[in-house]
Amino acid sequence: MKKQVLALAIAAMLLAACGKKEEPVVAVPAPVAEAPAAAPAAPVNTEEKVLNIYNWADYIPEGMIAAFEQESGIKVNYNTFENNEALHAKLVAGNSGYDIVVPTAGFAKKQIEGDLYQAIDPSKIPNYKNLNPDFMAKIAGVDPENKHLVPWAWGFTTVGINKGKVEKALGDMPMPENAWDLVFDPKYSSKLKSCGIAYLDSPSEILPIALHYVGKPPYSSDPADFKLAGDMLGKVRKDIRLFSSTMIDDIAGGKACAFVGWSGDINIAADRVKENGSKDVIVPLLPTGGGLVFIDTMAIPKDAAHPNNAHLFMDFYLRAENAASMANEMNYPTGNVAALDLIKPEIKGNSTIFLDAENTARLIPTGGFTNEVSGVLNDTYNAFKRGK
Ligand code: N2P
Repeated sequence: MKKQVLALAIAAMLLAACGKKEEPVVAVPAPVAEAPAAAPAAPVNTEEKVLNIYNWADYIPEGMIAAFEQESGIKVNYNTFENNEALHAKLVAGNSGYDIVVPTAGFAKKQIEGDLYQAIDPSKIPNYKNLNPDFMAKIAGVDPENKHLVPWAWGFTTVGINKGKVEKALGDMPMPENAWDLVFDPKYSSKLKSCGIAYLDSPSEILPIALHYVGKPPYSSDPADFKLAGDMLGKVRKDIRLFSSTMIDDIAGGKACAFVGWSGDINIAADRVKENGSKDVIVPLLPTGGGLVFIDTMAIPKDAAHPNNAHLFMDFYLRAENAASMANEMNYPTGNVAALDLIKPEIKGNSTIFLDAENTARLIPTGGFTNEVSGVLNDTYNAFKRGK
């Protein structure tokens, strides 16, 4: 009898446990019609642990590559180039082997049009959010919708001087109002010849400024404008001591007293001269007559073998602390807003690194020559350089 009662009780419990419709014992979540899809598993990065980077010389803080390698386990091969022309030649030849290259945005325009780069995937770069939208809008002028270029740093090409030497060479002559007169007007260049004038060795650096100086559009496509700029350059050719691809060393080594160089590099040379205990004072001049703005950007060549690793590095570089160390150590401003609070006051307060509004407005904006004009551009530059 006892057994029967027990059996009945167990049967009742089982029924209850089976969940009689009227009174479920445990509240079961109601089925949701549009249940969110399970997050897709993060794609596995199957690339070999290698990343090949091609960047400008003197353009990365010490230790940054080692920090990335240590954190990611990816071995970085880091090589440098001197100007956009050298990078361009590598890219058009194909099979460059590089996964990240750093063209100037204006120069990259024709590389984008020539389909030399793959599209960036911002979803693989969480720190993309750190970028200043206004800055990105500027880049979009040459890279529609910011599809291919991720900013590295920016600056401007300007005139730098060894103050004491230039003042001595000019004698009674006061400094010109337009800094470019020093290197483009024979009245000044003939005096500075004695202590040395150096130009960056690159058509795409010199011609836009020369065109602007003679009152023509900096990225003109009219051969007559190039003729005018070429004639102007021809008149100062005899006063130019060197065309430099190693400007920091050349300035610090005293090879020139007036130079066409990059804002940050001139500041690096100034620091180096000071560290060496010299009394010489090197200064980049404010772009009173217009400086040539450059926004250098990371891009992934179409045939890159390690695009995932490239995205990983881009994300690493866009961390606030890394973007800030670029400005702090290399003297170039950044388009990374998250980094601004981490930039040292002496860098932020240096008016030749972070230009004020008035001088910013004087800069020749980002642009690029068309492919069609590259013949006349190179001919004009080479004729000038050869002194013909
Ligand atoms: C080189 C940095 C300047 C690059 N040190 C100019 N686009």
